[in-house]
Amino acid sequence: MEELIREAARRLAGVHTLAVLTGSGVSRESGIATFRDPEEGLWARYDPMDLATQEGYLRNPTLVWQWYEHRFGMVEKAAPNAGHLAIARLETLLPQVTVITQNIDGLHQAAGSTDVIELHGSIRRYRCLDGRHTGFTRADFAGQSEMPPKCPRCGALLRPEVVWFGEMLPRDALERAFDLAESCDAMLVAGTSGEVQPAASLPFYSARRGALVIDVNPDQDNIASVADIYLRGPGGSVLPRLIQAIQDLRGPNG
Ligand code: BV8
Repeated sequence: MEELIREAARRLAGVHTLAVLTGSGVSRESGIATFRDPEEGLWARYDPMDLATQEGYLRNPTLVWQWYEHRFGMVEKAAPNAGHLAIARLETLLPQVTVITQNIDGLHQAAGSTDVIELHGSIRRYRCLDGRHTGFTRADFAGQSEMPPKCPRCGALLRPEVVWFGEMLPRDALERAFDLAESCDAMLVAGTSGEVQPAASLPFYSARRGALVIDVNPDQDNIASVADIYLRGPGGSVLPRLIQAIQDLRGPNG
């Protein structure tokens, strides 16, 4: 494995534009359950695919709202792990680093990454059901006793400003992500099963153009098949070793 990490570092060290695509696996070591690992306790009996949909929300607003409150609680307690911090450190080693994340937890920004594309939105933002009023924070409904809260502007139900299944991704985020997949010299993929579209197709666009694709995952995923190098292991362990190997190639003056 160390030789593979050194090989990956050698090939990344000369890269100008790096895209880093992440999924829920990179937040696993921050204590946040991944999307497809069966959760412990109460939520184990619900399928996220049923909960992360507008139909699911309309069917049972209180249940879905409580699921997001549960996940918000995990996010509030979570700190960036060594994998997030290593990804943020890449910005000091390579000229252009952009994180494209499927995660809604904001941990890349908390770790210091300065250019983060949130493909699936953020658990910290809320909007009203029909999307007319957006960008609310928890402070905007703090005074409401009834949950789920109502839009302070129009009185419709509020919902997390995340992308549910069957919903379009934010246009600007999607466009930037695909432009980057088409233009980057390399894509480092970490912590995603590669199940969810259209995010999962990004590495395939990069690979098709001959960009370097490196995949980091403790288990087999749908990305390894197009990766030039597959580094098997948890992000919190593999990513710091990869970034240290790049740093070592640069020598003490960086
Ligand atoms: C849309 C936000 C179209 C909410 C999420 C083809 C093209 C387009 C769409 C589709 C298509 N085929 C199917 C679709 C529909 C659907 C889809 O992809 N379904 C899949 C399941 C088959 N896609 C959509 O609905 C998308 N919308 O395309 O709209 C459209 C067109 C016209 C008009 C209207 C609409 C919207 C998709 C977004 C859904 N929202 N999240 C929330 O988070 O609450 S997706 C959800 O899954 C999360 O964002 C999560 O991040 C994401 C992806 O999953 P992963 O991150 O990969 O997580 P997973 O658990 O699967 O894997 C974790 C991995 O980590 C594992 O591999 C594991 O081994 C690894 N791991 C574990 N520990 C570690 C680790 N890795 C590193 N370190 C560790 N320690």
